[in-house]
This record gives sequence, structure tokens and C-alpha cells, in this order.
Amino acid sequence: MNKNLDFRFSIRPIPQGEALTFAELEERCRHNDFAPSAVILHHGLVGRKEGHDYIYDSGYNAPAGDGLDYMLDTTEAATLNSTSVTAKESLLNSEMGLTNTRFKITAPEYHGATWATAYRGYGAASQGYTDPVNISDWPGSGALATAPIVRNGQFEFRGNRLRCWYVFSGSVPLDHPGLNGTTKAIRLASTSNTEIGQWMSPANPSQVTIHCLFAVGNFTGTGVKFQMQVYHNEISSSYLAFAINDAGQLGYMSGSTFVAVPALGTIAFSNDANGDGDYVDAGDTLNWYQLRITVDYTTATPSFSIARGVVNTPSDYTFSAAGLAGWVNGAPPTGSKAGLVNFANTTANVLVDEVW
Ligand SMILES: [Ca+2]
Ligand SMILES: [Ca+2]
Repeated sequence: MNKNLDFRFSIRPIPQGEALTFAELEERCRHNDFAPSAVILHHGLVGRKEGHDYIYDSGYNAPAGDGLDYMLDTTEAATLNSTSVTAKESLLNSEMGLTNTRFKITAPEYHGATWATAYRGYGAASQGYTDPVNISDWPGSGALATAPIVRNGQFEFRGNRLRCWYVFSGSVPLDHPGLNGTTKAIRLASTSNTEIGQWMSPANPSQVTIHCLFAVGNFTGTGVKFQMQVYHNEISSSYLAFAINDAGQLGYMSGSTFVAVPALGTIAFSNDANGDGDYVDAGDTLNWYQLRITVDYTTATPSFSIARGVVNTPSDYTFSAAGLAGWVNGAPPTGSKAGLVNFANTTANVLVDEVW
């Protein structure tokens, strides 16, 4: 799978703090959407249009069940025009999934008004309110919250559970009850060999640690059933691949060869006893594991470590192995950077959750 045909090569990088044009924001928003025909656009979009800062309500409302409501009615408009930042935050968070510690507005202004930042609804679907409202005091005044290494790692973004994730091949992963007590996880179905990934934002891309919870369920055939891949070169499709085979052995790929790492032991598979696609019914068996992969590209010979816990236990790394160096499509030169994390199944049901 060639992953260099992605949007990042067609959209210019934006320095932090630089205002975007509205067209740029819309383009980015669309490219971030995993399936444009099936998702809500403009989820909490902050940007500029004609020199003015906006939080933009596209006129698309959220799907039922996620509790979002992007439209402004007159009561909500009154709240957003009030002096209570707490009330504004409460409304914007509950109805748009926005958090003011994650927003910074630069050079705020708004045409013809003394205030700055607008939340604006348009059109017939706007629940009766079409004028912009004043939320200039809503963005947080302190430091921005630290960006996570991946976004929507819980697969629980309201409005689109797969937001920020990109399906490179196969089928759209299905919903599954979350692992470790969360609401949702994804299931890569055994009927489709699927790749789903996301470009990462690590603080130091040459020394990254990434975690997830996973379970491998019912499958057919032999060989490797699940891989978690960390790309250091998407143009040459070069990456490291943590892998699990049909015997439950853990290891990594060296080219097309699976290399078992005995120190990582074997996992127990999950069983969907009633065959309905989930692993939470009476009679089903759910065995999930916490995985941690650390890659260091700064050394003369880049290497990685793998650690994983005992079954159904968070924050446990009983099994681990370090100093590993097997790669697919080329070893990384010193100074490489982790770019993409990707999950792939092969004729196996695989559950993934809590990527961080
Ligand atoms: Ca989750
Ligand atoms: Ca079941």
C-alpha cells in the first residue's frame, strides 16, 4: 500500500499561529474526514474569512446519537452572547465538542463589531438564528493543551467515530464496545483485510512511544493476523511492523518474514461464540492486551522495543523486548522520523482501542 498519495503533499504546512484562509480550512477539514460522503463537515472549525476569525457552523448538523447539535437556536445564541464564559464553554463543548483550552484566536476582529470571534449559523437549518454571536472571550487565555500523538485515539469523537483516521484499504472498521471500559473500539472484520492509520504528531518524531489496546479474535488461515506499523518513510513504504501470527506469537516483520520474539510470549485469542461480530456476549471470550512500542531513530542503528501486558489489564508491561531492528522495505537511516501509525488485519477479526 502506497501511502504517499495522501493530502499532506497537496496542502501547504501552516506555521503555528498563522491564520488560514477559509478555503484552506475547508480543504483541510475535508481531507481530515475519513469518508466525506458519510461524515459531518466542519466540526468546530476555527479560521478566517475575509480577514475575520470564525468558529464555523457549516449548516450540516450532527447525526443522531452523538449528542451534538451544531445549529444555533435563539436561546443558545443568547447564551453565547452572554458574559458567562463558563456558560459558553458548556454549550460549545456539549453541542460542538469544542474545548476552549484547545483554541487560540490570533488577531481577532469582526467586521462592524467591537467584539471578535463569531459563531454563526446559516440557512434554513439554523433553528431560527442566523446572525453571528460574540464568543470573543471564549478561547482559552493560557497555554494550549498539549496535542496528543494521535487524535481520536479512543474512536469516540462525537459526530464521526473515525474522525482523523484514514482507511487505506479494505473496509470501514465496525463499531465494537470499547476495551477497558470505554464506550467504543473499532473492529477490523475478518472478511476484509483492512489498513487504517493516522499521521502522528509526536513531540519528538525521532524518539516516539505509541500505545494501544488490541484483541485478536476469530480468524481463518495461517500466517500473520495482525500488524501495528510505524512508518518512517511513506514514499518508500518503509516501516516497522509489530505482528502476531496464527499461533498467537508476538514479534515483528523483517521484510515479509515474521520474526517471533519469545520474550513477548503468546497471547490468547478472543472468541465470538455466537458469531454476531462482537466479543461481549455471554459465552464470548474477550482477551485484550495493552501494547507499547518505542522507536528510537537517533542512534547509529535505529531500533525499537515492544512491551505488552497480561490479558485484560491496563498499564501493565510484563512482557518486553528491546533493541529490536527488523524493518519492512528498508531500515531507517539515523535521524528518521515516525510519520504514520497503521493497523492491519489479515483474515482475522481485530479490535483496536485507546491509541495514544
Ligand atoms: Ca474507546
Ligand atoms: Ca458475540
